[in-house]
Amino acid sequence: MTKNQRLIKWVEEVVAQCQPDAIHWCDGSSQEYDQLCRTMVETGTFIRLNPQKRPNSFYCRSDPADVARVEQYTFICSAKQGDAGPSNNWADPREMKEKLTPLFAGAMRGRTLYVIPYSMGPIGSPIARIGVELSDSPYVVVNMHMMTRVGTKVLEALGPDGDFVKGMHSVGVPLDDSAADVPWPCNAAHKFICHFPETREIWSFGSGYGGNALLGKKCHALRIASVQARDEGWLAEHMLILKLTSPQNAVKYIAAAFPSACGKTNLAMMEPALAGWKVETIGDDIAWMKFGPDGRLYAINPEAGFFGVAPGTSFKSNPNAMKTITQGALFTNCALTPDGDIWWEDMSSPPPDHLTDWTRRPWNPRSRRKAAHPNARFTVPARQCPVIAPEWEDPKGVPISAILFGGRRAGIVPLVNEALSWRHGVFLGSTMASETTSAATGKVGALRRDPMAMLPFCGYNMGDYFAHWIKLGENHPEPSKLPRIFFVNWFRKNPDGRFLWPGYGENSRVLKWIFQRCALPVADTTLARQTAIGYLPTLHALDRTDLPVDDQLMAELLSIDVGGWLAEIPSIREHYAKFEDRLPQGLTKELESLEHRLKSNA
Ligand code: O2Y
Ligand code: MN
Repeated sequence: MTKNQRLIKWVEEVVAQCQPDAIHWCDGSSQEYDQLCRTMVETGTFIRLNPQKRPNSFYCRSDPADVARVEQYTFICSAKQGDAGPSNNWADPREMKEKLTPLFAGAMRGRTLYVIPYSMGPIGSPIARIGVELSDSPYVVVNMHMMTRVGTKVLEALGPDGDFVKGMHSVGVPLDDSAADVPWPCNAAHKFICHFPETREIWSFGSGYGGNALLGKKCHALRIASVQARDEGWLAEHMLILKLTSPQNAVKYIAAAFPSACGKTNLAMMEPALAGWKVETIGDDIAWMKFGPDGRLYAINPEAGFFGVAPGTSFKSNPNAMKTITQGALFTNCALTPDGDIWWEDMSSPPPDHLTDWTRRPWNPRSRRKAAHPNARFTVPARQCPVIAPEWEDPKGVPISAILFGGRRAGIVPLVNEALSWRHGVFLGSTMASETTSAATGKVGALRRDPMAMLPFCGYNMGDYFAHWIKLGENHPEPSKLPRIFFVNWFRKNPDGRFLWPGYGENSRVLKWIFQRCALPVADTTLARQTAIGYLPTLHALDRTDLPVDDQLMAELLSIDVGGWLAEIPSIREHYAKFEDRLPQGLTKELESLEHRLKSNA
């Protein structure tokens, strides 16, 4: 299927090492997809959902020991430890390969090795990149079919000399003659998700789940691509991209970074509460952004599908996601209804009387456990989304007017705030934090810093990453063409613990303000006032038509808690100290200036 000698030789080497029984070069066709799904139904990995309820859809349960990304087993194997930085697990590349080579030896015996050529981004786009994943998991192939562009057309674009990211993946369970296969093979005792940034390689062993195994997503499109982006002067970011259209039909594109599970998919597919405004989706998780010849920052969504968190998704929280998954979708670790459909927590109320839960046990509303795993997922092609923007696959990307950072903060951080400058915006992104919501991740309410939502996904030292961001702005010949940077917080609470802001479609009111600000010079005071922390909306600047938010509440949402901000400075200093001499001076200066501004305002 290819004349690319580098690819052919590498496949031969991996075949010799992993010893699969068969090799299948994926062509990306619908026949291939259907055949793999049929086979997985026969082997018990998939259940076909009731075609009357959920046509062309499948249900899958993983091993309970393989349910999420495993950050503790995820490594950046750069030649120098300092290049991985304090936020990554590091291993010496030679030592890691010596450790993994015996694990991969014979690991695919009894299985088929699938060669999955994929494109991150529309094939042929100057921003897109090619990868090839070699995997022994048909579940991975089916997911990659939806999440990326796969097959013959990718090999054609690769050509005989094209370069690609090499991803080797095994579930780590060879099938010897005696042993029968299981529906979800994985190797719970040996999981390694390893990235070799200098050689643009990924070696993933032991897990078949999500970001550990669908190598195009977090491993390639974020960890490896962030390194390529640093080297080549662009940005690979953990951001949704949305298209916002005003009642006058003016369009602006917005990219936004929030930590995992902070509602990115919901915002990307939002139904605005404000009459006449329209939100359409370009992407819900990853943005690759490059400056165009006109000096503007152009973004593509490198993915072709959504791998969305199922629990909490409902017609209230995200009607467009619910419409996207009415057919042609795959559901992993959800619960199964007696009539062959799926269910998860908060999908509907009251819950069904009887279910089979994700652990295959009978469940009813009195059961004291969740019916779906909290990280249960739907996989679905993006083209099925009713609000996908027609230009979502435009090879040149869409010009970004605004970049949003955000977190889940009960106090201090106002509803929306515009950065004073590009460098101040980088400061805001670099100090991003969320309060933990679950006892499993630490103390409830504890502050977890997640700069630019990239903490688990930056493939190099985050100090250098901040410097890269600053440099892109400072080197720009026409700073007025840079996207404007904002910080949003939908999650501010009153002292009784109640959310102050209604959220969901009402967030369109904040988007409208951002849209209007982008059309005005930064220092304009029509809609904003300059404060110690940035440009905040004036009391009446946010459109509150038909919204029961009075002036007092609005003022609270936009208030600046000077004491709270000052108390936060030592925690930012502590956060920055981790990056030692790799922290750009510009950020230290921004922190000092913030402290100075707060003290002179107090
Ligand atoms: O647990 C996993 O493997 C999925 S993680 C994920 C999936 C889709 C989008 N974002 C994320 C994330 O962790 O940010
Ligand atoms: Mn994500």
